[in-house]
Amino acid sequence: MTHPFFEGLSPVRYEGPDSDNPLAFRHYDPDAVVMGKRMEEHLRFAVAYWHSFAWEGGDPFGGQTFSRPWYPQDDMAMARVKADCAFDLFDILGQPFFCWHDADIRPEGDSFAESFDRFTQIIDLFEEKMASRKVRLLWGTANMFSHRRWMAGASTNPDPDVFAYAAATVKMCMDATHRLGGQNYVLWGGREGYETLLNTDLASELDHMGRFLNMVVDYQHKIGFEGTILIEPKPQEPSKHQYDFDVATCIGFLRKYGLEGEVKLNIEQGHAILAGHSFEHELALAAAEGMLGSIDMNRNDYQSGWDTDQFPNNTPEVALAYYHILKAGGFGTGGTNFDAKLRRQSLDATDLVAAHVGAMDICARGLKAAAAMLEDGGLESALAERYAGWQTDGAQAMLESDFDSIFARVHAGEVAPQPRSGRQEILENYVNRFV
Ligand code: 3MF
Ligand code: MG
Repeated sequence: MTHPFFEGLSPVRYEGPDSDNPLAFRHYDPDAVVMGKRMEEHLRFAVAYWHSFAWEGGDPFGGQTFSRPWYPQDDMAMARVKADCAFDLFDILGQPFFCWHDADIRPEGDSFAESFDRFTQIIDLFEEKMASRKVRLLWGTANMFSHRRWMAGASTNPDPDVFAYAAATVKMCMDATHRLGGQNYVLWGGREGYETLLNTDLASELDHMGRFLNMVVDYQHKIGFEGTILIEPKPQEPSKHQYDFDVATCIGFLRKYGLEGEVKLNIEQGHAILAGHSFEHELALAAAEGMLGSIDMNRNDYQSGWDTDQFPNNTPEVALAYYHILKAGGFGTGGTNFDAKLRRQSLDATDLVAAHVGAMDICARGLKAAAAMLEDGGLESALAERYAGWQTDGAQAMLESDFDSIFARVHAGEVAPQPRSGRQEILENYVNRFV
């Protein structure tokens, strides 16, 4: 251990389902083979630097509740302590990846150049720490939503100087991600949207966002970054109307600006809920378009209507998510990032460890259930049966025909629709056997 913060806590081990040790894995066994692949390689867990190390426990009604040895965070020496503690947590959890925003890891400087210098010092430190460990970078990203300069957007800002600042910031973060061997680079447009149309030129803002993302892809090719560029849908919060509303909106946006095939999606459970969808809906839709990249695994409160970013603890939900991920062939460069934070009363270092242990275990249970369902094949055979009519030559020929010929067949009485049960309860009962 580099720092006393996590003193007394040792690396978390798999002890099996009967263990009563609160800080042991009961389902997550990194080496256990599921559908021909180690669990660790399926799930590809990542710890999010922001929620676990930069967030201080505030909510809209009150500020900091946590007390951490790296506070106050506006100091470079503290940024180093924060990195020491973060890597101590990684050593305890043994998860293969982590993620950061620039703003999580370094204090803001008085100028871009100073922020850049501070950021680079921490990236140097990360590189040094990663050299002796197995932990890798799942993705890097730029925080272009917290500082007041971003209040009217980054690439969609009415001020071209902010667009420039955003471009310089993303270049810096892409360079660092590339240098650390990052598997992906993420853009989440928290302020890429608007509060009121009274002051917003929506069409030109969308064009600027499309141009910006094309610049990201051009730069990716220029530096030879082999990871995946991901955008992250969210309907609102902080903006009233966010341009990356949901998976369907993002797909349309990527197509309009010629970025399909270049950019995929980082899909978050909580954002799906805010958009009025289920997580599996968003995953299945992205998979259908070949745009499923990575996930932010958390859970949102179903009543509050905010992005509460809680650690996952619902096996059936998680199982259906992994079902669609496995069905799509699993993660490529993506993974399971815990974009999740403690509750603000969970003050202790142990809480931080326990939250991740529980979340990793729930995901492991979900993965095992998903794999068992896929291997059993019950849902797939029910689907095949339900759509079997489309396998006939007649049905395929109809798709190649036109309205007049279809009309003639229907009019001649050759077609006789027969309503059949959708069997939803039977299928739900089937799923419940596995979760
Ligand atoms: C906000 C989010 C973000 C993104 C992050 C990376 C702070 O609701 O989910 O987390 O995940 O900015 O894109
Ligand atoms: Mg997220």
